[in-house]
Amino acid sequence: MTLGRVGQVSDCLFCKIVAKEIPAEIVYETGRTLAFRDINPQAPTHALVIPKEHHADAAALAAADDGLADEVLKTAHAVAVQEGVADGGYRVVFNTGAGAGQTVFHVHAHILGGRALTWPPG
Ligand code: D5M
Repeated sequence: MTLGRVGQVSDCLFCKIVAKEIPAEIVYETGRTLAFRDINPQAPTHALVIPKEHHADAAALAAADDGLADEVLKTAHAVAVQEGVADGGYRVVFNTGAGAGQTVFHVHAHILGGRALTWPPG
């Protein structure tokens, strides 16, 4: 991987969204996090919350141990409230590793809501 701006990776799709090199429908932003609509929504509300700083997956984010994981979760809840799905129930999903379906290796929380969500997930 190639390091670009501090905390970013030049060949990472979501780093490019952070850098505004690729467009996204941004729904929420804090100093260290960004939320935007998923390009392939699986529910009426489907947003992704990412740290602006590059971490490959949830394990790497947790290991960063500097409050960033907290900020991602707080942003996830703020998005759910803003989108009007907090009261009805919503799901926060971190696919972690290719075996779990992770395809973009910049950690992201899926925020899913606005429909009945079955358990277990597929
Ligand atoms: O989820 C990766 C998610 O990223 C998947 O639901 C599609 C979404 N995606 C991919 N490219 C884009 C762009 N350009 N904008 C918005 N959303 C995007 P995973 O958990 O890694 O399978």
